[in-house]
Amino acid sequence: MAKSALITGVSGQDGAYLARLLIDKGYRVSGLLARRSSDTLWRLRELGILDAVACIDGDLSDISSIRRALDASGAEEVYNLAAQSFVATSWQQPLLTAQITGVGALNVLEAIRLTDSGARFYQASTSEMFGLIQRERQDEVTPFHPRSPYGVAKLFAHWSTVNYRESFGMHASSGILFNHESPLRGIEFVTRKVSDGAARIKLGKQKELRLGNIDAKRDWGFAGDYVEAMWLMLQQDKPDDYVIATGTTTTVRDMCRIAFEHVGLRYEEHVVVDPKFFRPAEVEVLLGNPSKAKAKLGWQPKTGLNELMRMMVDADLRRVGRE
Ligand code: NAP
Ligand code: F7E
Repeated sequence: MAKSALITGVSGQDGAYLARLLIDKGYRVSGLLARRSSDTLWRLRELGILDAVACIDGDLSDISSIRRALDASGAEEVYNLAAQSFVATSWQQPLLTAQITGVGALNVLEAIRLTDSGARFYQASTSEMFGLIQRERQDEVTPFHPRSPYGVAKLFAHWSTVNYRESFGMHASSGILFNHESPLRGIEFVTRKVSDGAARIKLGKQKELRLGNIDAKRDWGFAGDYVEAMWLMLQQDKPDDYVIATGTTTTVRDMCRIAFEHVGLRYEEHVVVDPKFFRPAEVEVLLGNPSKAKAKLGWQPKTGLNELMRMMVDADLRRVGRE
């Protein structure tokens, strides 16, 4: 019998890559899909898997819809990827972020407990929980200090996951994933904003690219590599928490350099720093230590930042060229 999985956030970047990975492994994949007026299925379409995912109407704020999705999918593995995931927006909509990104995860945990299905649970935790970093390299025992309503909400979801594991013996694992990107990344996130901007400037559709704090440093990996770690966590005998990262950190400035050089341009001539994009509290630097994931899951990243940015710029050159 094929295994069955339910992915919340299936229309997002990670949801699409994870759905493809599970389909390739022979799973029956269902996705909880929040109703929107615009098309949110473009990523599944782009990966050619739209028809292979059973989409079930539901919202993380509505526990009855999650219960129905658990029943309808018969899921043995539940990946909770849905969230209001854009950090900058979390200052504009802190309560919504708390409801969806924080309490929404608890709704999924509680729905699994109430249905008594024994499904394994994955929570999409984040390096944003480290925020104001307490150690130069962050791992599973580094203390947290979130810097945004998003980080605070994710911390609630993270500890709820640990708590359900300890209280009810649930197979609930938390992946503390550092930034991961791809051609399917939302346009509001900085790597995609840069790959799209470099492509538009190269093709003469735009002159400048306005960014915020280009001295911020991130540990950037490829989403396609990171979804494998999610799956591996749920295949372990025991649930646990794992940092997933590359172990290398780069400034936004140097990431711009890579993207613009790929199309023969100098970022210094096009990038304009605009205070409009600065955040009320910044996470200046993140650098993960994925040693535990390597030792216990046998996971390591395959794609470096140079390759990743070239892949993203090439995809945006094709998209912008088609417009
Ligand atoms: P994403 O592209 O923003 O996807 C978020 C998904 O959540 C979308 O499918 C969205 O649906 C869905 N969603 C939002 N509100 C919902 C609601 N009320 N009910 C049901 N679904 C809802 O995010 P991502 O980059 O794939 O990240 C996946 C998860 O990992 C998120 O939880 C994110 O916070 C976390 N994370 C991401 C990173 C990263 O670097 N990418 C790192 C660490 C953790 P619509 O498309 O309809 O809006
Ligand atoms: O910002 C700086 C910005 O929005 C990265 C989410 O997936 O990863 C993501 O959160 C850095 C920040 O990602 C612009 O200030 C400069 O320092 O791409 P981002 P994020 O905030 O790190 C974590 C791990 C998650 O969990 C989140 O869900 O880049 N930056 N100029 C800018 N950022 C944006 N978006 N736009 C700019 O113009």
